This record gives sequence, structure tokens and C-alpha cells, in this order.
Amino acid sequence: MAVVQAGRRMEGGAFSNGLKRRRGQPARRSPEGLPLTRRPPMQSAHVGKHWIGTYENGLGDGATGTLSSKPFRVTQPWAAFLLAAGPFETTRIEIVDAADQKVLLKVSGNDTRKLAGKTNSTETLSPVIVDVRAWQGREILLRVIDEQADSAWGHLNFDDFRFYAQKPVLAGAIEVK
Ligand SMILES: [Ca+2]
Repeated sequence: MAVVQAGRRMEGGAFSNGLKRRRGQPARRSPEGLPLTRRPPMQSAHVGKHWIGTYENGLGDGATGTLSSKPFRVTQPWAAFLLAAGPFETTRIEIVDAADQKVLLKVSGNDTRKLAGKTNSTETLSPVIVDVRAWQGREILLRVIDEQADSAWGHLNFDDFRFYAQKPVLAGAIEVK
């Protein structure tokens, strides 16, 4: 299945819930007003009202799919986004050169655990900083990929890709090169 809407290309069932409503996953709030994921009391720590997740689709961890952004230009030297992904290579973000579709960078749940020195899985999004100086001026696109059709934690959460004029200082961030 491939669905194109609002400049995004969606393949597979992993995104079939929130993005059909063009919004991503809805924010739920704890009694204290903190943003929650589907497994309270973990906080999703997303920005704004929604985030993208590949569990909350009615099919759970078994669903797979790829969500691709429309191309956009790298306008600043640094970027960061929020990620919480299962401990696999199959749950990952890709930064792709829009001109030739070459994958410039992959960041999987396996990578984030190695970089952070942690083995636990959490729904809580945490920052990933990327040095994008080599790609400044070029057009890229993002892929949110879930190729994990089974296993506990066969999903990922993603939010808030931004460019920065300087290397950002973000609590709990890891940096990928
Ligand atoms: Ca999955």
C-alpha cells in the first residue's frame, strides 16, 4: 500500500492510524498534565501536540512501513530530532539525498543504544544531534522506517526535526556522525 498525502509518502500499515488524520499520534496527558505515551507513566516528551509512532496503529508491533517526507533543503549546519526506537537496525530514521535517493545517514534503535551506552527500551523520546554541514544547500528527505514485523518493541517514535545555526545543547542528547 502506498498513500501520498500532504507531501508525505506512506507505505505499509505502521502509520495507518494517526497519519490518516494527518496529525500523527495524539497526545495524552497524565493527571499532572505531562504528555504520555500509550504506556503511562512513561512520558513521550514530544514537542507540540503530536508525534509519529508505529505502534499506535491498531496492529501494534507487527505493523511495518515507511513514511517519507517531502524533500527540503539543508539550510543550517546542525540538525536534531527526537527518537525512541526498538533495539534493532530495522527501526530507524534515514536521511536521504533527494537528488539521487542515496542514504546519507541511518540512525537506528541499535545505534542509539550503543551511542548512549544504554540497553533499555523506553517510549520517551530523546534528542539525536546530527552534523549536517557536509550537506548544506542540498535537498534531503527523511524516512521513518519500521521493518520490524515481530518482537517486543518492534516500533519507533519520532518527532521534531529541526535545523540549528550552532550545535545545539540538548539534555540527554547523543550525537551521530
Ligand atoms: Ca513494527
